[in-house]
Amino acid sequence: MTQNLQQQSNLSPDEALKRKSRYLRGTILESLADSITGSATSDDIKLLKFHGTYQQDDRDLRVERMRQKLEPAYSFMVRIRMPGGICTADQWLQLDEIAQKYANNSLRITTRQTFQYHGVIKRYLKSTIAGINKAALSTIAACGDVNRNVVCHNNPYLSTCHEEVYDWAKRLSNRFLPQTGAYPEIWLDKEKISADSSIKEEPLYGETYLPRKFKIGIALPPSNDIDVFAQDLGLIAINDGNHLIGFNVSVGGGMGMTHNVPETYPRLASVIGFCTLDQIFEVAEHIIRIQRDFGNRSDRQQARLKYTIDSRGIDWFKEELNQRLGWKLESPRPYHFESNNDPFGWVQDFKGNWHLSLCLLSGRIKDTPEQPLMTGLREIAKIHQGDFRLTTNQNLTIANIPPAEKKNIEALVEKYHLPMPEKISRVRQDAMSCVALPTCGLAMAESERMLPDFLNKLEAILARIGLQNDPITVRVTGCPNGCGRPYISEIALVGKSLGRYNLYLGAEFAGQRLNKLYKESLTEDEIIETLTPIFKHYAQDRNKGEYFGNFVVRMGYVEEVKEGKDFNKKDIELKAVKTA
Ligand code: SRM
Ligand code: SF4
Repeated sequence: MTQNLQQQSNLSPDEALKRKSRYLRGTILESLADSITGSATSDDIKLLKFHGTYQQDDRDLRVERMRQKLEPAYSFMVRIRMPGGICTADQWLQLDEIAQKYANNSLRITTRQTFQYHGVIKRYLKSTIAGINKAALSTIAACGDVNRNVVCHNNPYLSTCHEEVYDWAKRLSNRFLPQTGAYPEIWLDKEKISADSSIKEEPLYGETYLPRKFKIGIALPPSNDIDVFAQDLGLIAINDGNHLIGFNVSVGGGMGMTHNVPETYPRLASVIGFCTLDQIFEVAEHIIRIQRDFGNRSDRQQARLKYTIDSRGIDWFKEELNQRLGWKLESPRPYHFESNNDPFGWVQDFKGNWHLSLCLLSGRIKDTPEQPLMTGLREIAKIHQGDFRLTTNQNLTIANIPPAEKKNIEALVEKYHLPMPEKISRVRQDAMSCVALPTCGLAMAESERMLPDFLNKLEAILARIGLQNDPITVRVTGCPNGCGRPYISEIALVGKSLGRYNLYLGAEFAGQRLNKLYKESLTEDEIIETLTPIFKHYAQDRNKGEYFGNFVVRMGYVEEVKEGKDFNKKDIELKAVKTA
């Protein structure tokens, strides 16, 4: 492996941990067996991520438990790897049962079209992960410094191209899976393969895996539902009208940044060329290898592919890729994106089957007195002959419903008050939020829990101004890590501290331009006050068909951000003046 020598002298502690972990075994078995505490050791907590689980604690209870001199209320978030976001009705029932038995009676659809469980205590962690595997799914590589869940456009049945895109998502996901025997040993009681680090368990990743997480997504124009430019490796499917013929390849997308650290920024992926279907494995593998060999292993804040590319230049990256391939990517083929949102409601495909897309706010599936969503979907799964599809906007399609089954599904949708689009405002349909409090250890502010009320206020204003039917994308996150892809939303609230958010405006409607910081540290009410006159201005002076994000840039509310490095331009200039 041609490791980047310059960085080897100053490796981050995570690199040493990975190396000594014997391919992710660490002392996880011992941590699981320790019944004195609900926690794993700090090293095992990090290694567990590669196995698809994060240790968390209930932040609502932190202070009280500290007062009572109790350890924090530890539990685990468990994330499933489900490329392309499809599960069968039978798998749904099994996953639902796990939620009731071992987690907090809820399933959470993520922004990478899979499920997460929350609140799994250590004693149930193995049963949860084993149960997921019993349902023919897995959690390996759902998290960690490897290629993660491969996402793709959500409607596989609407044409043959959709089916093909899903097939590629699965194949790419399988191709880049970690090979360690640690996972089956720890969770599935499989016989130990080897604890001897001289045996190559990871031909692609090696002992230290990747410097950081790596994400692949496939978009099928004109839909950019997966936000292809937020992926480390984005593939834009190109077809000849009937079938896929290849992909435009984009590299170096990512959202994460840290407040007041201008060297960190979101970046949209750069389109570097086109390759045919038979070339895609080779291209993807070399891109992963370049990141493995050149990614920053001393500073995790600078370790994503976006920084590897920006620190050396996109031309260097292309040259390195061409050299490794021994041939050049073709020029990118034309493509056109229209939006990064989901369509909702009923649609019939070319085979005659029906699909129903429901809008689930923040992807949270649980029963409430007003809406027994979890029960309703369970009842549907019991009779459904097709499958379920999760979207990267945290929504759900009950897919592939044979015509004769449609009226039975409709009856259950009605009975359990499932969220049909006609009952949901346009701004709510397109809104998204990350999990944040009380489980996320990095949250600085509420997100999922504040979204419904915030949308109530927003809906009232939009209706008063007459914009209630206009598509305006709003995304909220509890911190700047960007799990809800806020920086490609026309309006974004990014948590700064409890009850306060930075307000970003001006992304392009289909996720093709970053937004820009407009005002800092606002309360929810201040945000509504700030937005109201801008909405009024938009309602009066927009051009025909002009999206809100484009309007605020044209009117100079925010500057246009042309590339990631410009995102913090003012902060960087200020910092330079201060240090001069
Ligand atoms: Fe994320 C960390 C939740 C999609 C960027 N993300 C976290 C953790 C695990 C917090 C932690 O490290 O302790 C959050 C767990 C919260 C909880 O209680 O469940 C978390 N991320 C999520 C999910 C569940 C948000 C959601 O509401 O759906 C999404 C799970 C996706 C999945 O199924 O794999 C999720 N995270 C994303 C995305 C969006 C995407 O991939 O399309 C991003 C931005 C894209 C990107 O990667 O740049 C994202 N998450 C991050 C980052 C910042 C990474 C960076 O490069 O700076 C962190 C923090 C970190 O890695 O250090 C993070
Ligand atoms: Fe947690 Fe921040 Fe991600 Fe929200 S954006 S889930 S607060 S890490």
